[in-house]
Amino acid sequence: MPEEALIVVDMQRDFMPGGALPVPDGDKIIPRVNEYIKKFKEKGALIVATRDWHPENHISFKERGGPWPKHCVQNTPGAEFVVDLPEDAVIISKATDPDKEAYSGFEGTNLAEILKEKGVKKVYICGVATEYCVRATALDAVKHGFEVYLLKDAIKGITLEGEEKALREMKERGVKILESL
Ligand code: VGL
Ligand code: ZN
Repeated sequence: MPEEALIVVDMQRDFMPGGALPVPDGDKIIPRVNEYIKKFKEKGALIVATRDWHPENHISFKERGGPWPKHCVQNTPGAEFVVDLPEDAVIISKATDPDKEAYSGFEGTNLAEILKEKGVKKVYICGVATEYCVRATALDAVKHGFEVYLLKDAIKGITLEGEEKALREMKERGVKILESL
């Protein structure tokens, strides 16, 4: 039973430069994320990848009065992963309900059950965007009772201020920030 899981958050084409909702320099962390996937896989950890997986008419889109341009629409190139995932990675699709936003990989998914079923105690988190889906996923992981580590050299925020605020909040709520691993 793996004691540890690596959760790769939303490393998808639309969140990279040139995509529909780019995280500045989001592509710069791709090599680091790939290294972590390989490293965790080698030590027998469970690899989880969350993806934003919106229907065409999602509530978070500007057309429906939401804050975001249309992004990560199910089965479109923009929703594809940009990192190398092993065949046995657990893929968690979130924010699939047209009328509900979900930044956290735990929200409206069976991620907590999967991790518990597999005996996971510690989760390591990387990906984008720090102040949205990474933050929400990390805080929910704490709430579900996991020991939570953030891989700081493999995350990227939309803004510097947003990222700093999110890091402070995560720290306050018990997330351990690792500069590197
Ligand atoms: C995200 C904004 C909208 C994220 C997803 O993955 O952080 N941000 N949808
Ligand atoms: Zn989204």
